Amino acid sequence: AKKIQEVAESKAAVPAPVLEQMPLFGRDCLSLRHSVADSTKNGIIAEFKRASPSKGVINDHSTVAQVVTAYQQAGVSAVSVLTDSHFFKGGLDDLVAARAALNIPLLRKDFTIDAYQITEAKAYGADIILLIAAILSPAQIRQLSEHAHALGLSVLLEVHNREELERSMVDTVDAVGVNNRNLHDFSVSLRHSLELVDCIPNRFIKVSESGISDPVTIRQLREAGFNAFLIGENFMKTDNPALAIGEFVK
Ligand code: IGP
Repeated sequence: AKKIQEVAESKAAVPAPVLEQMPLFGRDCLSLRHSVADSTKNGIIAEFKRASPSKGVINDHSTVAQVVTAYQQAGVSAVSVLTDSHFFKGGLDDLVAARAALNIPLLRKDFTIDAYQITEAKAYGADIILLIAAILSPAQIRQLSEHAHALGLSVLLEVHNREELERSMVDTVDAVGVNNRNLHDFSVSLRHSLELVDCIPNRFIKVSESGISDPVTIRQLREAGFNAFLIGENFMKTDNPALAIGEFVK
């Protein structure tokens, strides 16, 4: 009986971190808008992604610090880090490791459904959060984006089709991303980006997401009106993502 008491007390002695008191919470966020407008950068938002529901394990040998350092050296505009553990084998420790290695904007890539996750993103070093239209009501998108802005974070709103775009676009987001991957059947088509780009007002940063695997596609998307390009798997699936991005931007 005494032992179990001791064990219980040892748990109670470790309080949950108060997000607002964590060291990174007080930092000034880097602006996605400024970084995308910086013509010395290439518009790529490069993602650190160990695994995905569609591909299983993509890369379990590369470290966050190595990969994101190479991304930054290759001139990317921002870095994305998956923090979902169940489907993507990521975590908040990956976000912190990326933050320590970077001086460009950092996206916490997760399924945000609650304001707490946004406060958490700030406390663990993110500059940008993701809101996915498919899982949020317009009212939630407005509330969550206002909360993010109050903390200085930029907001990327992700849509997949015209209906989501028309229903979800609010002026409290900074960027609109068109996900080329269908989250129901995981099929990928650039057509989604090309068909929706003209429906996104120019005051938003326009991001094409997923399934981008060559520089020619980036040129095509840029000509269509996109400012930024979210790419993960193409780099992560190689033996050496650091080399892969170097080759890609060469
Ligand atoms: C990157 P890809 O095909 O280059 O690895 O895609 C990114 O677009 C993708 O990881 C993504 C994603 C998401 C992951 C886009 N939207 C939402 C999880 C949740």
